[in-house]
Amino acid sequence: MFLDRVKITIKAGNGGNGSTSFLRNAMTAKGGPDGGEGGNGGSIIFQSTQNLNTLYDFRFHKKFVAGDGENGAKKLQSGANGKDVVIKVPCGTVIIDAETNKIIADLYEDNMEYIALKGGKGGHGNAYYKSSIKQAPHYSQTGEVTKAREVILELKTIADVGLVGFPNAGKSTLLSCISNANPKIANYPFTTLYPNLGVCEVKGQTFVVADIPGLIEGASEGQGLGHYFLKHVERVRLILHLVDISQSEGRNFLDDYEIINNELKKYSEDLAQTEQVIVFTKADLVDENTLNERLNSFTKKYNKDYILISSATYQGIDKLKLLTLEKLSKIPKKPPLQVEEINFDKRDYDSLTITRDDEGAFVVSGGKIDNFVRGVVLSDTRSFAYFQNRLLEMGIIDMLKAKGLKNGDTVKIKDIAFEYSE
Ligand SMILES: Nc1nc2c(ncn2[C@@H]2O[C@H](COP(=O)(O)OP(=O)(O)OP(=O)(O)O)[C@@H](O)[C@H]2O)c(=O)[nH]1
Ligand SMILES: [Mg+2]
Repeated sequence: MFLDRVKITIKAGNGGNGSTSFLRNAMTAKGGPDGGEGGNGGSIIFQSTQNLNTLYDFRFHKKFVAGDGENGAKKLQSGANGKDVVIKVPCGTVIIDAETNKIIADLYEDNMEYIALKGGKGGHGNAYYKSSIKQAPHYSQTGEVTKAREVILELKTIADVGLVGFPNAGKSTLLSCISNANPKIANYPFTTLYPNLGVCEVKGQTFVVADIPGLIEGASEGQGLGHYFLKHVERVRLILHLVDISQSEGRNFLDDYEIINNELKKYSEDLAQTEQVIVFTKADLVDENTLNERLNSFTKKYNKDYILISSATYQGIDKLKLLTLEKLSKIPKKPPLQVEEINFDKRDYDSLTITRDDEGAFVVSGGKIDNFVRGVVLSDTRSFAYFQNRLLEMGIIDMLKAKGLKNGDTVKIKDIAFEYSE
């Protein structure tokens, strides 16, 4: 089973709560605040590895949640940080924000890392809030609660060379001749159902070759297996365009050549512009006269270089390997995909909105409020005083007044409602 596109859910860990606690023991009559800090949540990290070739592992495992930070405790004990989750993906995996469809990372090389979501911050314990004017703060901060997000993982294989051609053109056979790969080979169309990769070694140097399912006329409209798998040759530097010169399938080889080029063009101009080596296959199946006739007709029509091979007799195979290596030495690697300049893990600590509800109450909401309310435990009158003070300091009371707030009006902030009095 080959899987090259999958949607998964990821969530960083929540921050642990800070603790509200006071030192109490036989020696200390009136101890100071000793509530420790909450631990930070774990992060979600993607890591590319050469050891994977597909996204198969994600078939059933689609949800990844990093560990929550532990709560702080008395005696200034900090909570432990939550465990990170490292998600391994094959090289060439592109990460897309499912909400905006924008590319947020391209892990095109081995061992690249992308921190998609940082863990939620741990809350401060009450010891943190101690100051010369506030000896005994009765409040601590809850940990930051993170949101689950969806991303799409799309594999766009990274190879130097792509094999393209009609079904049965001999792509997989060639791959098995020139590389360490062992693809399935058979005398029926669509033997190859998903891409195969092979490493080819020539003169002590190596390059990676991708063999993909065959294309037919109308692939771009979904005929055959369609052009779905062309994304796996989108990033190659060189295409070996295989054309069966023996015409063993009963088609004209010149038409074949033209049709495949058209399909490449319909997929993307970029792919159509990728340098090609034209490879005529199955030379062993044609007598010399017919062969010369066909080669002449090709030259007459296109006047392009080509190479003639047979994977059965190895005719032209060494020449093809050397030519490929030589061409590759002159073609630079394709750059990674353009990553959109969006901050995927953006946290809202600043937004603030004031609206009126049906009962005329003033409703204050937004990221600024969410973040601030974390520091308030409302069962406690002392922290309520702190809460009101901070509303003043943050200018929120002034903003409410500007919206018409008067004595006796109700203000609602998260699940807190209170009557305003000057
Ligand atoms: N005589 C001869 N037969 C070949 C040669 N190359 C491939 N074949 C045969 O052609 C048939 C198709 O070969 P494959 O390598 O599976 O073709 P493919 O292009 O990978 O085909 P799909 O995976 O279906 O797209 C097989 O029966 C091969 O044995 C060759 O050079 N000479
Ligand atoms: Mg094949």
